[in-house]
Amino acid sequence: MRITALAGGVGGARFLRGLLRHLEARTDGPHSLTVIGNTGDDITLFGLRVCPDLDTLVYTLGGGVHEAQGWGRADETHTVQGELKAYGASPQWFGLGDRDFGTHIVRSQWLAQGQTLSQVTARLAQRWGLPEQGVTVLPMTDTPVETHVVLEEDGEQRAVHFQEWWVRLQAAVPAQRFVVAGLDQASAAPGVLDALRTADVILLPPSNPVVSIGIILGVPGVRDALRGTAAPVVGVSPLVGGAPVRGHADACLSAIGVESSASGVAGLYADFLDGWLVDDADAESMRAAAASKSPTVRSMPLLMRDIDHAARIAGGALDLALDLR
Ligand code: GDP
Ligand code: FO1
Ligand code: CA
Repeated sequence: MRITALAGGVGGARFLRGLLRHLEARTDGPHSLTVIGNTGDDITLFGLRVCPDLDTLVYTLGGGVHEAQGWGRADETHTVQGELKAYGASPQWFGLGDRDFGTHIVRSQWLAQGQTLSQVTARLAQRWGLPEQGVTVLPMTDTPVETHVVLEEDGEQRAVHFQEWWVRLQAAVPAQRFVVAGLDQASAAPGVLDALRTADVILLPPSNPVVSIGIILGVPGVRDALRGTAAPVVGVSPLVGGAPVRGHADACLSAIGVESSASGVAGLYADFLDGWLVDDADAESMRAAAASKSPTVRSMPLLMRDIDHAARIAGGALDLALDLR
């Protein structure tokens, strides 16, 4: 079975790690997983290209992630960051560990040599053993794009990089809107549209619907490929009881005028979504909001407490997709 998924960072990566665990136990193999990762979070810091969501996917699926944090490397140290601080180098609000720096250095070197982000990501994934697991991680585009957040302070508008809004400001300053610099000129990376057109099943993990999945959907051709594919498209709600499990998805939804609810998020995918897995706590409100062009809804506990829980949730999403084929 060829599975294609769209994913942001922590929520997407934990779900997909559960999916791999679930697939190991299935007898109807072989299976392959192609992940289309969000690159709107990418940022250049200290001259290095940092791709937080791609790295979170690769570290998590490769067994190198900082488990409690959900991003960055396990067994991390921060010597380089201390040295940068001693020089007064900025920014200091973004935490980069020494092992993680290794990734950004080698990625920046390979990009400077003329390799595409797709090629570089494939080389990083190789080191983490992803091909052996049947996993391909594709950046959504090889064109550098960056999500910026428009803020309004004292009647004046200014834009900051998404990471500055999310990490430094903790999304506490209301976003007026999101602008993805470079996205309209971007094209889908090699293999992205094919992976959507030729998949047997397409899954949307519980990633941020606005600044992770929403950004990928903005890559020219991606939304049309999802509408046109023969594969069932099944999503997993990132909200439990109407609230994000971690992060500031509610602040992102309110910025685009969408209610923070499982049905509000499903509405963003209404033109291509066939199945929607929600938490038991959201099943009732989902039924009440059911519109004419609604996906098939199922509910189960959606908290990914550990890999086993994530595997059960991924199995639930896959079963729903297979029932819709
Ligand atoms: P990010 O790039 O690191 O923010 O990660 P994603 O965009 O992939 O996922 C973020 C979303 O994952 C947030 O909106 C969370 O609500 C959601 N999330 C995190 N943990 C869980 C969980 O255990 N269950 C569900 N259903 N959603 C989760
Ligand atoms: N998230 C934080 O909240 N604070 C950080 O200092 C931080 C550093 C960081 C470094 C590398 C990396 O790959 C991810 C990092 N993240 C950090 C996570 C990440 O940038 C964001 O939380 C997500 O992209 C939000 O979507
Ligand atoms: Ca992210």
